[in-house]
Amino acid sequence: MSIIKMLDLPVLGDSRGSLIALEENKNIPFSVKRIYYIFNTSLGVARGFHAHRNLKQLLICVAGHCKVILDDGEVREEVLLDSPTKALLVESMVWREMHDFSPGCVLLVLASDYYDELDYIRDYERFLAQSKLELVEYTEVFLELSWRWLNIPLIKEMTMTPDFSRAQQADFFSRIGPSHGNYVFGIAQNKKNIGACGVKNISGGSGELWLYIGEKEYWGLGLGRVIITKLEEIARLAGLSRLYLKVSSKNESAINLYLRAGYLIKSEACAGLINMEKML
Ligand code: T46
Repeated sequence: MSIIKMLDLPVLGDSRGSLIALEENKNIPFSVKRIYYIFNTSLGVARGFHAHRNLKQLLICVAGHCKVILDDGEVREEVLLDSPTKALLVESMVWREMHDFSPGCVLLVLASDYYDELDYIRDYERFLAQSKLELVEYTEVFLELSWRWLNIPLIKEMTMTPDFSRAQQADFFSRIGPSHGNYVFGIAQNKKNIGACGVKNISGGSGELWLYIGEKEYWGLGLGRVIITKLEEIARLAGLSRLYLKVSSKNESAINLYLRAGYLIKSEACAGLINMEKML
């Protein structure tokens, strides 16, 4: 399936010339929080070379022309933007590059959110790793793997997992699902099972977020942010308005991850735990 999504913008023309109106949630398929334009680009310069975690954008070449390459980690495609009547919709988690700007090219961009450098993924290898991450059904395969993962001393300490038995694991497995007030998923990266995550203790519009990556070689690739974004989407769809979590005060990288993802510290460390929350 092509990742190039072009929108034809209706032209309101008369004998005096042409006019195009852009209206959010009408011919623009999202709410527009920011508009910027790229112009005076030096000859031979290419721009972009990043993806956005959440941002959606619409690119319109209102003067001149340029080429845009889009890449979703599976497919890489190129499109020529050469008309003010055509808009290119660029979804989140799509790598983009802009090349071959003509002299006088003006590239207008409508964006679904304010500028936030933390939303950018500027490293292609990290983008690829993140684009191949999926939340999958938590099967017995994950139950077995989590026995190993959660008994690795460092992971056990960081996730504050108490000693547990096979019987307790089986009990946990029998109580998975919204009817038990939780969502539980396996985490797979490029089809390899690497961790588990979910939202538990769902009640009164709130739920407790949890996640861990059990395969250490997958740490440091920015996968935590992607997992959080996916869980937040699931929580929103389930009608939750607040997610909260507990994190070990020793787990600095997890605390920073949650801060970057917009979670606020609700109470400072007490018994080695920090409570954080985010309104969705
Ligand atoms: C995108 C493509 C199509 C801001 O301060 N505010 C802004 O709203 C923007 C867009 C950028 N900046 C700063 C950040 C950099 O210091 O302006 C500088 C240039 O931005 P950047 O290098 O990201 O520009 P491009 O042309 O590579 O990418 C831009 C957008 O940033 C990006 O979201 O999708 O255009």
